[in-house]
Amino acid sequence: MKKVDWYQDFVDFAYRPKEDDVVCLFRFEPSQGVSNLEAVGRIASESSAGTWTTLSNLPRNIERVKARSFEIKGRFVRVAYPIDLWEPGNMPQLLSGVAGNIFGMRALKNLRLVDISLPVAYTKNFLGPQFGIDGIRRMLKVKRRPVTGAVAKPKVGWDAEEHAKIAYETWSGGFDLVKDDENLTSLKFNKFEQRVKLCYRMRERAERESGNRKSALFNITGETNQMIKRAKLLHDYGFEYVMIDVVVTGFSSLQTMRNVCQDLGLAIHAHRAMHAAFDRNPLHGITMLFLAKMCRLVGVDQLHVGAVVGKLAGTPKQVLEIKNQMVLKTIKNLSPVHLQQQWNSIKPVFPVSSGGIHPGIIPEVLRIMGNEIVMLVSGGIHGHPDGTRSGALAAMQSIMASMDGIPLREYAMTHAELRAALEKWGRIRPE
Ligand code: CAP
Ligand code: MG
Repeated sequence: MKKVDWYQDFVDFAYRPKEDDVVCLFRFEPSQGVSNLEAVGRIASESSAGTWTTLSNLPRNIERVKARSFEIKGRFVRVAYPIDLWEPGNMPQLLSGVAGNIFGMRALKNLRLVDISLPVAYTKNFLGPQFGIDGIRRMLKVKRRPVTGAVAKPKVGWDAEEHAKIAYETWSGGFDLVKDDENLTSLKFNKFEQRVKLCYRMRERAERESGNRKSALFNITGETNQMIKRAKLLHDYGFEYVMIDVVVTGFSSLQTMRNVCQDLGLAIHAHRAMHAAFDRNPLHGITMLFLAKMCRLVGVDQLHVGAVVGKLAGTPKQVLEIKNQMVLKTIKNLSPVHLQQQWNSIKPVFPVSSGGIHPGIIPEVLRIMGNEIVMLVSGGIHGHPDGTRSGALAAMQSIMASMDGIPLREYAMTHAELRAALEKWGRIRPE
């Protein structure tokens, strides 16, 4: 039969990636009857310059824009993409290629985008985080311990006044941050502007009474122009952050908001609702690691990475990999399932652990994650038998005990709030 496709022209095992190539690591499973070679040829072709059939004419540039699958190890393939394939500073365009059509190809039973290695020639066109870990710590005046925050629970239902009272109780119990939940934006019974105004007053009070810095992560998520308006409002009230649910908004508006936040001097707290729709199946989709790297590049200051022992999926290995990728300057090419990364001047992102954390498991979260995290404890403070403020105190006590290496039971003997929390929850791992 006459050859109709040129997929295998996109496989070259002799190829060595150039310093400014973008390299992707995929896990692939060919469909029945498809060879490895045919499968990896399609991955490189469809994500760069190829199509299903040979063509009668090709551009002069074809060799300069062709991706090449250059190494197969077991189910993993590495693909090198010439830098000229990518528009500088255009994150959606990168995704349309490396995370685009290839996921739907019939010839592939499963395909997972595991990791990406971005050359400095590519990263230099993105801002990265404005504040990073050091900047956030300076802003909040929190030196060594984890930064603490809580979401008002239930997720939605409180009116703005009730919400502000919960914020006040949270801050008064010693927490640094209060956070809106992912599905709380501006609702009929709790309008954004009203919530910000009332929390502003409560924050003044909590700061005056405690002598400590207090801040808030208001969820500005929505249509981009609406987000800009909300960010300006937060700036006018003297708040330090915006919270954006970055998967649902998409990278285009995140990039816009990163620019807006530069002008307003606001930090970005990135929530990641919906990520599990494409990162949970280990055989198909996109890893959270990949998504997290894109977030660091665009420039969020804080990103949810998982809590390991909390209610949401994620193994310690996966979560620590993401955490390292957020905080380190250089990631070495250590294993067959990792790519190297040089972040250069792109600042670190503060990793956020959240989801089902309570005082009884805080020591374990800190043992695994370390102190360089933002820890959100929500149900785990508002469910305290004596209320939110006691819950926040209990969580802070648990952090102090962990940092001083004192067993919780012992610390609880002299700390009533922690004692009550342990009586209710013990060490349960929520599911
Ligand atoms: C946690 C949470 C957060 C998730 C986000 C929730 O509440 O507010 O949205 O933790 O997940 O709605 O479940 P609790 P992740 O503290 O009461 O569990 O950090 O994994 O993105
Ligand atoms: Mg939530």
